[in-house]
Amino acid sequence: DGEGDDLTGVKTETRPKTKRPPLYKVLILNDDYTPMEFVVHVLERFFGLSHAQAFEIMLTVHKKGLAVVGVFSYEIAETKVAQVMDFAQRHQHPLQCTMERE
Ligand code: TYC
Repeated sequence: DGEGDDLTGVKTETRPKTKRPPLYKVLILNDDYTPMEFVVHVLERFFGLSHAQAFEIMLTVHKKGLAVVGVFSYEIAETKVAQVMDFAQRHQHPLQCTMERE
């Protein structure tokens, strides 16, 4: 539990190892062509956001260039990115979605 004892009997404190899995931010990037309503739909559909939340994040991306949509484990983040990229491609929109370690 983080308490050690060396050969001389001196207490040696170490941090208890409570290793959490790394988290990944999923980001949506702005572009000049993807319709705003499409981005809002993507955020509702794949990230479970309300229409109001989705609209707000879409506008942030439009104005600032990108925004974090959510934070997930590696596997979930990877799935979200793949789902968004596939959906955008199928609709022939250049929308970009990426992930980055937090
Ligand atoms: N900039 C786009 C437009 O004016 C809208 C847009 C918003 C595109 C967010 C991508 O991630 C995005 N139609």
